[in-house]
Amino acid sequence: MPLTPQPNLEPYWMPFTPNRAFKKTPRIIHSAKGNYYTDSTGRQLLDGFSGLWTSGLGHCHPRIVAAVQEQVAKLDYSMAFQVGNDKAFALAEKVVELAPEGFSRVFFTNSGSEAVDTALKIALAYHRARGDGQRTRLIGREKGYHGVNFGGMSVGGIPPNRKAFSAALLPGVDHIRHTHSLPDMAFSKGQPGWGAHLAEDFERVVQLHDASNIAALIVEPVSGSAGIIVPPLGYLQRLREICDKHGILLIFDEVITAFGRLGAAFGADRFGVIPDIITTAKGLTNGVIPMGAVLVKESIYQALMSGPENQIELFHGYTYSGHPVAAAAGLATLQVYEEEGSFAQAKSIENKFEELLHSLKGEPNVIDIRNIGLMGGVELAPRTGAIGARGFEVFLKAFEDGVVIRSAGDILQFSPMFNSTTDELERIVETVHRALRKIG
Ligand code: PXG
Repeated sequence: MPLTPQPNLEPYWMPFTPNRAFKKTPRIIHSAKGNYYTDSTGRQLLDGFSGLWTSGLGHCHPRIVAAVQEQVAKLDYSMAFQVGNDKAFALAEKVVELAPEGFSRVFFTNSGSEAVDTALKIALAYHRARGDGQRTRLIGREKGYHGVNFGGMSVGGIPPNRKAFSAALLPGVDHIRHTHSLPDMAFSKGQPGWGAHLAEDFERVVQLHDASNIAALIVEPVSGSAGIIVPPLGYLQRLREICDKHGILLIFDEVITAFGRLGAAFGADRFGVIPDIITTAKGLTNGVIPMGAVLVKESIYQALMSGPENQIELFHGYTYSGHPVAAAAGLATLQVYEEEGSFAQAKSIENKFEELLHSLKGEPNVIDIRNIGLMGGVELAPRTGAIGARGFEVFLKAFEDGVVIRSAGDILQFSPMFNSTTDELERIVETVHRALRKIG
């Protein structure tokens, strides 16, 4: 007996999903609790992807649910411009407390994509406010994912996300090369030892355009969507040095890596490299209410606080920036991270996760395994003439067997909950062992 009657599937145009195929064999989630989903047929599924990198604390965490319920009944919404709400201020203060040293200001958005476009706009406005307005070029990296808005898509480097919109990509954008190389780093555990020299490609791009024209470089500390590409040892440090040498802002897109996924508050902390701007979303509210945040250093904020005091300093913002219900969810989430020691908890299971993930080496078609913190990727050889089919079949088989992972093309992705037990980690990996043997 289904838990709910089958909805009419047609009107909803689903994101990043082959709609026609999905609607023939839908997978509908009915409810969730802790590390498990229940689907519409009443089956329990172990969530090995923490929502979509969002929900490291587990689903429907009682503290966050209570905070949202209380807030929505007390102040559902208030005007975001010229008027503020107490929860947004409190959350900004809490984010700053957690942030690496020097980050003192927070701009709220509703998603990672909006956080990225906000960060790019802040970078341009910063240089202009300092009389350096010719610094307009934005540099991204191949295989980068920075959301789907025009700015983030333009600095992004995943070809299918750009192809159909090519004519409308931002001008003045360039990309440095990605750091992925199977022959040099396959089956690395954690950061590959090979590849720090690839940061010199940034210097090449700087020379080409001249540093005086470049506003910012944006990278994910670990590429997520492209399939868990872990930065080579020393690579991020070198990007930081090149930015410093040329007065270019370094933006870390930490939509995935912030708030515990790497066993630390931020990827910047984990790698010991401090950028100038950090974008976040997902784990900010544990996925409960959509929200993103851009963290900036004091010097960037101050550069923009230069005109007359009664004039708007940054002509940017969203109706829902600092939404009180989202902010309440964020506050509760950050409190739970602190009280439950969630980042240390995530760190404490990463070795077990690494060991189990790498046990997939030797299974049919596995050509690489990559991991850091609680991010894992298993790359499969594509089937001839059917790129992505093998990965998707493994995802489906695992789903049938009661475990949710993600496939992006032929790369299987893993993002377990911070409190996963060894049994749960074993179950996720065992299910994939079986699926790989079955699929062939
Ligand atoms: N930056 C990064 C680094 C992201 O991972 C975004 C920006 C955009 O966030 P919003 O909230 O606008 O979606 C993301 C989103 C995957 C996957 O399969 C990852 C994302 C989205 C969809 C799929 O890894 N991350």
